[in-house]
Amino acid sequence: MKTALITGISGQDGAYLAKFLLEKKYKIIGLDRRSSRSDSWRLNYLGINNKIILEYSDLTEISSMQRIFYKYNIDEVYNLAAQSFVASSFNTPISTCDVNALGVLRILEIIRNSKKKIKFYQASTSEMFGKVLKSSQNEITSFNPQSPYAISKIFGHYITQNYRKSYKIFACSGILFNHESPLRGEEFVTRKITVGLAKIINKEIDCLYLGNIDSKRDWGYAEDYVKAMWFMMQKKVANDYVIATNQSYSVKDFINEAVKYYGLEIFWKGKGLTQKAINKKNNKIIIKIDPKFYRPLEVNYLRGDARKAEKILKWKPKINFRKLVEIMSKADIKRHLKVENN
Ligand code: NDP
Ligand code: GDR
Repeated sequence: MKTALITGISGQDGAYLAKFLLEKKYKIIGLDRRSSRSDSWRLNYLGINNKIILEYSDLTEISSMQRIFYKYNIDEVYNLAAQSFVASSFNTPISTCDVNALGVLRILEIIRNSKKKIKFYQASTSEMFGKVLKSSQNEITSFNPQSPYAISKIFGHYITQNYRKSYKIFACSGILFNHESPLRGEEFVTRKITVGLAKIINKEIDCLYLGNIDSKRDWGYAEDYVKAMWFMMQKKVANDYVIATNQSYSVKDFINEAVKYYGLEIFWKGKGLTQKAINKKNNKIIIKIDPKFYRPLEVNYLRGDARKAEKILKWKPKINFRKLVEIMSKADIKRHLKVENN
């Protein structure tokens, strides 16, 4: 039985990866940080809360992480913990870098000093490409970061490569493009939309306020993507891989696709900041732009080229954009109707 340590176990990817590795008969140690909210809702949602050993620690504190490595015979580390909300990184750049950049180095130092050969996975991101000059991005595309988050992740990415080359540690990075699911945090735009539309239908709110809806992303399904992490860790030689669907859609495309599942018909008026979505049935505005959701610097367009992963890992996404919107919308409609019935 292999033992995996997953940092960020309480997050979207941590929960799905834990479920996947449990199916592969791994023993799972989840690194969790104390919080005033008891936040195991994702593990509960997947029904795996009592199948995981939770250990309290923090990526900013090397000694408590060291204790976990001493206590368990860890084979594989999946470093998914991060301050992962790009918008927040403009408000908290220092703590973002402490966790997302130095946090990676702290774990790599523990592995470097360990007698045991421990494999390491780093959660890198398409945000590192930032303001792109090419129509699609792969493992050799240069980085042009636009946020403290992206810059912190570039440190994590390069230090992972550096430890791989310097100390022959099996250390790989997955450069994952946006991936979503019913377990996505509600502050991210896809979930904000699917939850927001459910609240509009339920008459909890009249209107949803968003930022730059012309922004385009390569959106995949989180459950597909965590499998790619594991595939990378099973290769003989560590390497870095882009994981993406190779398709790009705007936030507005996501809305246009989602409204169908809520029985809504909308039309758009205006441009840029004056754009609004109007309910055809009653002429009421249901989506408006609020400049407060714009970022000081934006990444306008991303589209991945995951041919390397397809060829070497034999990985391909199963869920496309339309199916993803359907899964997320249906899950939030179900959740909100449940609340109403209670
Ligand atoms: P989430 O925001 O859902 O989860 C992040 C996790 O990190 C949470 O469990 C959080 O704990 C934990 N965490 C934050 N700070 C610390 C800390 N100081 N010490 C220990 N744990 C901490 O992110 P996702 O699951 O979506 O993403 C997983 C990883 O993949 C992240 O590193 C993210 O940057 C990266 N990534 C994500 C992509 C995506 O589209 N989802 C795409 C590319 C990369 P808590 O619950 O207490 O906040
Ligand atoms: P992103 O995801 O920044 O790509 O980072 P997010 O869903 O936050 O934004 C995607 C795009 O939508 C635009 N947008 C809005 N975003 C939010 N959150 N709220 C809004 O109201 C809104 N309106 C428009 C954004 O400006 C942006 O262009 C995610 C995170 O998971 C990172 O951790 C990960 O590394 C990257 O994906 C790949």
